[in-house]
Amino acid sequence: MKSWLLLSGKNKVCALLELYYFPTATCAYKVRLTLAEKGVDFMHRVLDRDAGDLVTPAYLAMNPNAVVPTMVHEGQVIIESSIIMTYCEEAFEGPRLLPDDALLRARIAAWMKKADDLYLPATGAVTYGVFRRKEVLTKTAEQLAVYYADIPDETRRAARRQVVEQGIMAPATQKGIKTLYQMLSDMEDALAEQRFLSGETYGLADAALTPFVSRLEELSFAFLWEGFPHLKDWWQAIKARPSFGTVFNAYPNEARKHGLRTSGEEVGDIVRGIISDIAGDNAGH
Ligand SMILES: N[C@@H](CCC(=O)N[C@@H](CS)C(=O)NCC(=O)O)C(=O)O
Repeated sequence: MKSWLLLSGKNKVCALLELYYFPTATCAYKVRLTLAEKGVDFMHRVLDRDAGDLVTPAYLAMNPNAVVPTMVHEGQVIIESSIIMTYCEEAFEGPRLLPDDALLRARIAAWMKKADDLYLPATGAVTYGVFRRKEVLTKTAEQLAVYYADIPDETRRAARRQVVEQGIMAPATQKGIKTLYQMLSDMEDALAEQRFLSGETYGLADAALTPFVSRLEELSFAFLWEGFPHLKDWWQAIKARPSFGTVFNAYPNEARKHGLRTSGEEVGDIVRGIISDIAGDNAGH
């Protein structure tokens, strides 16, 4: 990629903001939403995951986990989406996305931690277990071996193999659906008390959670929040913000959209079955 030239040698390129991502990456959506909300322009370093752009020596030197996003600001590399989001808030002008109130900040940090620890792996398992596996399974045995070998973390590699091989029946996929349903339920509780997840105004917690709800909608799983009125209002408000269109309509891909929707529809009844136990416990909503 041409952009590697900018990183080589000791002369850092100043006043330059670059974001490395692939267009459908959930964790990159979080950062892109943050930048859009703050009105910060950046250079889009769009990677082709399937062509191996995440495992080149140059990319691994920046992000040894072989994942996106990676930000480079004035030659300094920053990884981990939540850390990047907080950095953007602190480093750039624009609307404030973190309040002054210490308790509210702690609540926002808690949402962001859950996004990293729980919702991202859950969304990955569900996306792969329902949709992406179909693409992965078109690979030859040799290509598949390389594909798995390229996932550096052993736990992540094993989880990926399970959801690709077993689809919606994989324990990890089903656990992912339950985790995301619990996320929706927790969001409903929070949004019954305040307009946004970040308080009375939009902030980092809202940007952090938006991509997970969006993915569920893309998979035609919006029925999961049928009983959550506050979440429904929040979701309408989020989709009406200019940042949403800027980020989610940047790379139109009708084939993928169709694939996500129809793959989700195929397993809709199974998904309803998976959440029926916990949905009963949340019947108060
Ligand atoms: N904790 C990391 C997770 C990054 C991550 O898992 N990124 C995914 C996309 S959302 C990725 O690049 N996956 C590589 C792949 O699918 O091969 C972060 O928040 O930045």
